Amino acid sequence: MRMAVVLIAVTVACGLAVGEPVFVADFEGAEDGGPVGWSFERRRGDCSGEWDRAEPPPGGSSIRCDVTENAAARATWTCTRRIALKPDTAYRLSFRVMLGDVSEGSKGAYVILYENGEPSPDFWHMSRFMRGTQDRHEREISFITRPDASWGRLQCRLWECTGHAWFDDIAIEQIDRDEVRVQGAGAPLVLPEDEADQGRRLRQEDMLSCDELPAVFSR
Ligand SMILES: [Ca+2]
Repeated sequence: MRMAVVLIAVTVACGLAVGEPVFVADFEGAEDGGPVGWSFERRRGDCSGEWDRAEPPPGGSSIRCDVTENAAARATWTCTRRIALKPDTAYRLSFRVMLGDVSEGSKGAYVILYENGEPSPDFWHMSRFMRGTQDRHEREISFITRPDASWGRLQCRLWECTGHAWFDDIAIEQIDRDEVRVQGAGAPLVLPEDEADQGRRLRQEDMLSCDELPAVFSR
């Protein structure tokens, strides 16, 4: 009996081990005419979102944000499920993205995760704003959760620019703390005026932690 308990404990521990995804989304399954567990929202202006069953070919599916004219629009795909997170724990969020004529707006295409669903800089982790045209490629961010974190809300966005952005193969996995990489730490950054915390100056590591960015996005 004791051995059985030990084996169960080891099995549970292995199930949550470093490198084991705690969340995946491949957008291949249907639910009510859309991708399972995701919903689209026009946060502002004229924009649209599609469950694109032709990208990537052959036979794959992804989600797409479209903004054709209104550069103030905010196209938003939201994961409807709460993603369980552990406090004070290191994670990697990876995803594949394709960009089509994303303009030099005030924002761009990006992925953002809110710890405990709180829309504030102290709780979010986001990729850089992605712009331009680029074929499907992989990006990632890594971060350590807050001491009070228990879940995350995930969104894929095309905000305040025109163009098209496809998102696919999203995964969140626990990693070792020494794998968390920060890029360009130290430079102060001013948020756009209408962001949640107006005028607040952030240090760059609070907001920009995407690794291996193409040169076109590194300015
Ligand atoms: Ca897919």
